[in-house]
Amino acid sequence: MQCTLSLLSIELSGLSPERVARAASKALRDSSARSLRPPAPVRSGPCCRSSLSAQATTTFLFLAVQRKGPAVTRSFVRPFSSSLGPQASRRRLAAMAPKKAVVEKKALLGRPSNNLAVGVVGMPNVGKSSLFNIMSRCDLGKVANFPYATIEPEEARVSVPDERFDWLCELYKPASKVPAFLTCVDIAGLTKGASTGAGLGNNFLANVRAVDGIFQVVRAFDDADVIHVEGDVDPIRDMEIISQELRLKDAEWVEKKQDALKKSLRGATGTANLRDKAMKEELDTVTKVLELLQSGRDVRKGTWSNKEIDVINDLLLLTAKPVTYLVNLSERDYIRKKNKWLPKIKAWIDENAPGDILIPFSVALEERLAIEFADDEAGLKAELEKLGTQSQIGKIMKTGYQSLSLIHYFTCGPDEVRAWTIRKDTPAPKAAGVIHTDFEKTFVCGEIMNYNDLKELGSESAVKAAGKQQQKGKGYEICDGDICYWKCGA
Ligand SMILES: Nc1nc2c(ncn2[C@@H]2O[C@H](COP(=O)(O)OP(=O)(O)OP(=O)(O)O)[C@@H](O)[C@H]2O)c(=O)[nH]1
Ligand SMILES: [Mg+2]
Repeated sequence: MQCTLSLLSIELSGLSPERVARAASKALRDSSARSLRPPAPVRSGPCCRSSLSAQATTTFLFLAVQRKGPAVTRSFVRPFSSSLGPQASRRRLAAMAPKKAVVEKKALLGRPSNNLAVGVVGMPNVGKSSLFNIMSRCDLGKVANFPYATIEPEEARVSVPDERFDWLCELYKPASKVPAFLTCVDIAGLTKGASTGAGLGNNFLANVRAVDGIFQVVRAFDDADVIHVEGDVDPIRDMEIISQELRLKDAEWVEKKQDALKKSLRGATGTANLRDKAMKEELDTVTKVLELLQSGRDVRKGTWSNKEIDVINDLLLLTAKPVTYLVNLSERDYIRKKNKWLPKIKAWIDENAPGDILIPFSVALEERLAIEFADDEAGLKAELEKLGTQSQIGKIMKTGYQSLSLIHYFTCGPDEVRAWTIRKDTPAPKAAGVIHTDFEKTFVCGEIMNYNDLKELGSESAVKAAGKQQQKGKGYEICDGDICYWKCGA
């Protein structure tokens, strides 16, 4: 049997493999009609270029086997360089299309964990332990009217209020209810010179380093009976002291790191290997961080690339942690929403820590409400109405949780309604892994509905009937308030 091998070169862009195949088959038929004259290249050149750009132009080589005979009994056409099917070819063509500008997702400052903690930080004797006890509804925090009553840190898990969780509990009436939690740590007071060891100095700073976010309690209440270590009440001075001490400690830490990197680079071979290159990049970032700190700015207020954020996250810097300013007012000032320091504090934050959140509250009021209305929801409501005010504890906990970029999804059923804490941008398998690590390893997909859809439609079956419970794969990033059912393999 005589065979003719024809090498057809088709320069094309954007043609589907099926069209290419049709064109090649036609060329083979034409060539057999011309009795073994080698076929002209089928549609070559710009005529075949579709509207796609020249960049996307490629050359496909086709090997056509043509049997000589009355008819072409068989021809097969396939891309020369690949044995993959049309789907792979389509993917390749898509990859050759002009690239869209890829927006890099901003990395988050801080530890990449779901188990994050907020530390209660501030000058001594400003009400930190009192706030800690109110939030955690326990008396672990050592409250006393003298500075440095707290030495060792105390830790408690406080529940984060969420009206969505309450609504879901109403709907499912579960046997067990588990809300979202935030870990809070009561930390010793900080004084001027702490970065060089004054007061509880380094001890205190090590405790701050161990948490992920900061509740900074600022004293703005007057009470001659409560000693202030600096002699008088001046929240601006106190805020300056705290931020300066944290910055000084960071600068000291970063300088050490810079020296170590310089030393290692001096000992480097001189040949630009990958390790040296990475070290050089790290040194550049560390130097940039040091310059920022020396200019009086906090690390969290800098502009960083994702690579720089990776380096910064390894340094566990104090000023990289998110801060929520909690201004402790007297009960009277809080209720009348007036205090001479408040506008100055706001202006200081706008200038020195723009974007950080300020929450005025009153330890004295919160303490009284917690004691007088411990098990009396209705009484508490009536008292707050009478005073024309509200408690800030829920808002404080919610803000601390959000400052750490924490969100939660729900699992719901008659046995349990539960909120599972994850970090923003967590992909579905990792989110499932919060329940059990096996769920991440054997993840198949998630059946996911949106809380708002459930609330609007009233029941799971209605959400399903409306096609609003959707199956999401590994690439899906969980949104705050999603209601998830995981499907995992064996
Ligand atoms: N009048 C008044 N006293 C307060 C207020 N908040 C706290 N105190 C009192 O201040 C004293 C110190 O409170 P703590 O909660 O122990 O303060 P701290 O910041 O934890 O103190 P250290 O652990 O020593 O740094 C206690 O006697 C509190 O009762 C307030 O809003 N008004
Ligand atoms: Mg204390």
